This record gives sequence, structure tokens and C-alpha cells, in this order.
Amino acid sequence: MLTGTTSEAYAPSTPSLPSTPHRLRKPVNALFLLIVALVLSSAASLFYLRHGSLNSPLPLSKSTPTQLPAEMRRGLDIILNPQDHNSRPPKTFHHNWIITAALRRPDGVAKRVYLINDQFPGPTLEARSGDTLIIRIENTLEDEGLSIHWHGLHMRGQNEFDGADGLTQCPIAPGASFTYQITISDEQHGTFWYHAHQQVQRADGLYGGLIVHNPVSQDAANSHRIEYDEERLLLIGDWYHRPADDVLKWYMRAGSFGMEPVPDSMIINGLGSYNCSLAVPARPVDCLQLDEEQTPGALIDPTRRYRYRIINTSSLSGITVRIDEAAQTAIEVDGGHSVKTGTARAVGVLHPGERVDIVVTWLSSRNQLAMLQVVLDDESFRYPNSALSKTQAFPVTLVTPSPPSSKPAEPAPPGIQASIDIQRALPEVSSGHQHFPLTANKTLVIYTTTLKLARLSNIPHGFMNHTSYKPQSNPPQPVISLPRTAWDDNQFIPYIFTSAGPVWVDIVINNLDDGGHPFHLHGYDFYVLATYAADFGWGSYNPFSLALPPGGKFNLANPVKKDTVFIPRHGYAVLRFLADNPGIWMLHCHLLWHQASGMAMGLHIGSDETWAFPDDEGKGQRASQLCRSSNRHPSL
Ligand SMILES: [Cu+2]
Repeated sequence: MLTGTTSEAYAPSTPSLPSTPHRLRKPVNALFLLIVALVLSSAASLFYLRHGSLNSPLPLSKSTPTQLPAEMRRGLDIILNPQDHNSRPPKTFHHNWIITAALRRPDGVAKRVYLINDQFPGPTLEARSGDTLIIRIENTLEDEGLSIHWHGLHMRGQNEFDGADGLTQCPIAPGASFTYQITISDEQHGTFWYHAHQQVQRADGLYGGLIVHNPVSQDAANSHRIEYDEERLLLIGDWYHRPADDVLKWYMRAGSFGMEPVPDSMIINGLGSYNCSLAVPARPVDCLQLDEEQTPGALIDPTRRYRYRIINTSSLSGITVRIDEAAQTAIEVDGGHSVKTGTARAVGVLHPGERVDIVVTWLSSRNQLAMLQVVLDDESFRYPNSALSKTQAFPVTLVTPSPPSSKPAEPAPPGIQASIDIQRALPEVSSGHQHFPLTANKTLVIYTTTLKLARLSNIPHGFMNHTSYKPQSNPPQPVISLPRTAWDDNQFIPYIFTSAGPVWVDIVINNLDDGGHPFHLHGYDFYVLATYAADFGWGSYNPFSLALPPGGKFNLANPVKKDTVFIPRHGYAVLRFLADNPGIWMLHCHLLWHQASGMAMGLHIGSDETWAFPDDEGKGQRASQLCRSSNRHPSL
């Protein structure tokens, strides 16, 4: 059976339909009610709208509105509420999260997923720059520890709440609780997300959106060229029907030959639509065939412009998002970094961990239905999985309010492109050498690859230089609670000394593999000075040799700023950042199977090489307290 619970996370509890095209306008409920009336009374209406959210009668509906059965509420919309955050002073939010797991059918196939307060995906956190989030997490799982990372937030002065299992904390043990304290810096706003950072729980749904709205006072400096009326969130990712533990076990054996497990399905905001007939006999699934009307979809007013904040929550797959009946313009990448792109019908490829914010304008069309297409990038798929449809379409129902108040949908703008290559997006204004020196003070060179070594029984392991990461286990305490000399052999954490003035760091990450790796650095944003993919050879760059970079000169004029960067196969990326946030910060591939098999390391940034954190206000002790009762995953 389908459960109604899954719809809770995306049911529009406080929908807002501003009256004029400006993103800061207050809600106008009348318009919304009108739309609701039309939708519920229309035979073509396929979607959910929670009756409970309506506070007044539906004046224009002649027929009695019928509440769709819970299992048919398949709405994709997570409606964001910037108006509740961007013009108030900073404040502190308290959340209490209970973590459980239960069987759900996100795409029709039964699977055990993690729930936060009974929701999958977890609750969407909305805040503004300068807010403090105090989140108490109670782990009621039977036999698994867990930790949560706040992807993209700098966590300045809050290293111990970064959530990186093994580096900054032990897992929260079953039955235990832990309170994360997160003060969002005044400089940060944009699209973030939170997700499990212990083993592979992220692939079983332990994640959610975290949106930091830009305060109005900063708008003059950060205003977007393109206005919009409403904001929506799209958590889009691949989906495995097997438990992630089993998927990882399948990968981490000699017989996988290092071929990453190809997903079975895809979901948006926790919902998908799987064609049961595709399931392969070798891997039976408990599949409930959803009919066409149960395909999850969105509901929009085509006279309005929408800002979609898109997060790739995949374990493996890059995604391209395409809407033929709309014009998309990308305005920001990752945590609020402005980019300038043309207008196109599609945007991609967005890799796991990356975010892009797009503004969508609906083009004039007689259709009442648009299709949101998601294409999974098959670069990482090394074998065919006939169970998977790589391209899937989700209906977007266009509901125009009453004709007198509506303006016609816009005609297609001239010069609309087929696709925006988001990997090549650059900021509009020069962002580079005004902000950093022409050369860095310190340069790190990293080589990363997946190896199947005889000494590791030919099981694929990710390596960063010569180290394959595992959470610190001897002694079993997070490294921030231990002096450097006590760290075990699975830790590769170069030291960056910072007390002699500003230290700009270049990291050259060479990718020796024949597939790309999206790398994420905790605690920082970085400028992407170069990325390169070789047509032949290794495509590596060693800045300590006399040879010029194979990819040519760095972009010092207007490099894009990011926290997650895709490093092409047989190529490299050069990243530059100011090492001004002391702590131990993880740097890892965001492909979950690579991360879990060791493609991770840390950066130790500070002014004390011995790593003085254990004595720093007891933070190290606090970080290690969890370890006493911690029950790390048995596969480690
Ligand atoms: Cu990778």
C-alpha cells in the first residue's frame, strides 16, 4: 500500500502567491484559493492539495471539492517562504528531530527509508543569514549510529558540529541524542542541504533541504537580474531499491571489478514512479504499479516566474533538468554564488552534492501540461541496468488564475538555447584577483584514484595520494579530539599553518580515473581556477614541475566560487581558498560509493601543529563523548 505520510513533507502548508512579479510580495490567498478551486473541480486535475490548509470556503467552485485519497497526493512542490525570513532580524530556531526508519514506497517499490519526524525527505529548514539553528537529534534506530552534515555551511568556530563521522564526531549511538549548534555566518546565503555523513545512510533517504534566504538589506549588493514570484525546492536524485548497505557490499568486493552500482530509479522530493515491468528477475522487488494519475507532479501558475532551487541528492548520477515549455536561466550555484548564463530549455549536468538555482519562465502554449524531464547522466554507468529508465518525465500542470487577472504566458525569448552547461557557468562580475593574490601561499597536490589492490583482496578502494580513508578507529575517537600523533594510518590530513598572516591555498586535485569525481570541501567555498579533461594520457598537473598546466592558464579574472566541484576523468581541478576557518575539514568525493570506499581526506587548518583542539573549551571532549556509547556500523 501507499502511505499518506510521505506527502507530509511537500504538502503546501502556507502557499504563497504574490500579487505582482516580485519575490518579496506577501501572499495573496484569494488567488491561491482560486487556483485550488479550479484544480479540484477540474477533471484534469491530478494532484494533491491538502484540504486542511484551506482556511475559507472555495467561492468559485460549483462542485463540491473532493479530497483526493491520500495515496494520490503525489505533489512534488516544496514551497519555500522567503517572505518569512528575509526581512526579519536574525533569530534562533530550536528543532527536535526523531530519527526512525520504516517501509515506504517512494516510487511504488517498497524500501526501508530513514525518516526525520516521520518525514522523508526530512523537514525543509529555512533560515536567513546570521540565524542560529539548534537541532537536537534523537537516534531511535535499532542498531545504527548516525551523524548529520550541513552541506555548504562554513561552520565557522563550530568544527565539532560539522557531522563528519570519524573526523569531527563519533556517530550518535542508537538510543542516544546529540545537539548540533549551527550559527549561519552573515556572509552565507543560498541553497544548502543536510545529509547523513556516516556510512551510506544518505542513499536510504537521510537528507533534506536547508535554505538560507538572503536578507533584504543585502539585496542591493546581491540582487538578481531576473526577478521571480515564487520559490520552490527540488531534491532530485537517483534511487536504489536495495538497502544502501547491500549496494555498498555489492560494490566493495572483487567481483564488482570497481564498476559502480547503477541505480534503479530516480526520485524528486522523495517521490518517483517506477515501471514495475522493468524489474529484473534476478533482483525481485515488492512493486506497486502506480497509474498515470499517480505519477508525481507539480502545479504552477504559468503567469508567474519560479525560482527552483535544485539539489542533486544522488549517490552516483549527474542530472540534467529539462522543461521544453519553459525558459530556464541559472542564477546561482552551490551556496548562493551568482552566475550568469543564457536562457535555455535544460540545465545540467549537475553532479551529486552540487546545487543550481534557476528561474523558470513558462512559455506561451496551449498545453495545460508541461513535462519536467530529468535525465540521469550515464557517464558513471559502466554496465547496463535494464531496470532503470534514465530519462523520466514528471507532469507540471499549468493552472491559470481567473482570466481577468492573468497576463498571458510569455513568448519564447529569442536566442533560447537547448541547454545550459552549468559546469562552465561563470560569475557575471569579475570575482577573481581583486580578492586574492596572483599566486597562492601554499599549494597541495592530490592524486585520487580507485584501486583494486591484491593486498586489499582486489576490493575497490578509493585513494587520496597513498591513503584510503576510514573513520579513525585506533583509538576510536574523532580526530579533532586527538593530537596528530594519535591519528591512525587511515587519516591523510595535511596541516596548513595559518598564524603568519593570510594564507591562500591552492589544491590541485588530479583524477587518474576514467570517470569523474565531484569533490566537496567542508568548511569552505573555493574559487575554481581550472578544470581539465585530457583527450589522451593521464591529464595530470604537477605544479612543482616546470611543465605548464595541460589545461592552460588559470582563470584568475572571474572564477566561479563553489563548495563542490566536478573533476573530470583523466584531468584535474585547481581550487583556491583563504584558509581562515580553523578546524579539521573533510575533502571527499561526493559519489557515495567512492566516499564510503575511502575517497576522502581532511585538511587541518590552524596555528598549532599539535592540534590543540582537545584543550579548546572542552570541544574535543564533547566530540568524543558520543564515542563511549557509539555503535559504528558493523561493516567498518
Ligand atoms: Cu568519486
